[in-house]
Amino acid sequence: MKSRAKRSGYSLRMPAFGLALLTLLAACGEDHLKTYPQTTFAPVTEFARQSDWLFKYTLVLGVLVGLFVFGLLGYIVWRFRYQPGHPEPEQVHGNARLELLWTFIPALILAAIAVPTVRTIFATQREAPANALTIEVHGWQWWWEYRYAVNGGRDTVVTANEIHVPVGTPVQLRMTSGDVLHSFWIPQMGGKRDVIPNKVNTLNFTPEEPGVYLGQCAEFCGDSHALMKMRMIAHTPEGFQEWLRNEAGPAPTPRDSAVALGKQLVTKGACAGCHVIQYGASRDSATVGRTGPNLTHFGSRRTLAAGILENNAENLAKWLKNPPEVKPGSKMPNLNLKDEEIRFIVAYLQTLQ
Ligand code: HEC
Ligand SMILES: [Cu+2]
Repeated sequence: MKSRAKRSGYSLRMPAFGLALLTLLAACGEDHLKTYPQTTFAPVTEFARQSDWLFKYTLVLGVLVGLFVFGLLGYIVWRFRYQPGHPEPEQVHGNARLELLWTFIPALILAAIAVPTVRTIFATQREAPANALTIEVHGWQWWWEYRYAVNGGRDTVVTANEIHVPVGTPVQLRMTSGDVLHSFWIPQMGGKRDVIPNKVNTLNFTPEEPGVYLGQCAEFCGDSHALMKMRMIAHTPEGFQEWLRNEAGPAPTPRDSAVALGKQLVTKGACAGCHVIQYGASRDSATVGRTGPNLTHFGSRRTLAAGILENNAENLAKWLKNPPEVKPGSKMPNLNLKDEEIRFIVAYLQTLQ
């Protein structure tokens, strides 16, 4: 009959499924960070560690419950299967003891999940401690802006796309958007938060391991949503202070003529309408040029255009030649720069360490 043929089909499908599952699990080995750099399974902050633990705990509990229920179901189906000549098995409908048991056990399981879940929610959504480092995060189509208060709050360091944090210090992100909805997500850092115009959302965490961690916008925000990436660079406390000190300083003054020419083109040209490059000692946060990333220390960034290209001369030239070609819809227009101009500008931008 047909059903038999079908059954043998299933018996082949099961091992195939098992094999696929094994392959998938093998992906969880040592190297999975290389293959999947945006994994949630390699926590590097106390926030991420707590939610990771909660996930694994509920997963194990769920697997145990699943094994028990399906095991029991299988056993009962087999044990009480129809056999000719056997009487109907005993009916347990309305058995008070059984009813109580299978109400009580699930309630216990739910409590075992609810208590740590609620505890983790409170632990990870708490107000930031007084000594927290506050970083303002601004989502823009399609890049990220970060602001650090320095010199006792008198000045502001403004940078883009690469967020620098010190390990061991609680960090509080105060996040908002300048245009549409975005979502800030660096999986290894922990939670994800919507970034909403006219509203400030916070995200608190304490980095625990130095390193570079990838993330990206997780809320569809237009053409280049998928190209709105970021990196979190977690430093040792000394390394962080060194970075911040350098960022707080003015842009370096050109030393050779090509670089000086590049500076002319940038600071006297259209670029200055959208980009700030600070030379003065005071770093006023309300300077003009708010449309694009602050370029004062652009040369020290690893990537450009929100993490999509490595920051080197070749890519920089490609970007300046035609930004919307690199990043569809880019708010930086094609400025029809001549190749020669691009050469000078690249030379200049690279000195902005
Ligand atoms: C109309 C505004 C506008 C003008 C004019 C403009 N830019 Fe931009 N620029 C932007 C925006 C917006 C971005 C962010 C693009 C993105 O990543 O989505 C950007 C990005 C960049 C970046 C990459 C920054 C980073 O950290 O990733 C560089 C470098 C840059 N611009 C240089 C220039 C130069 C040089 C000029 C002048 C020749 C110029 N821009 C003119 C708006 C502008
Ligand atoms: Cu976005």
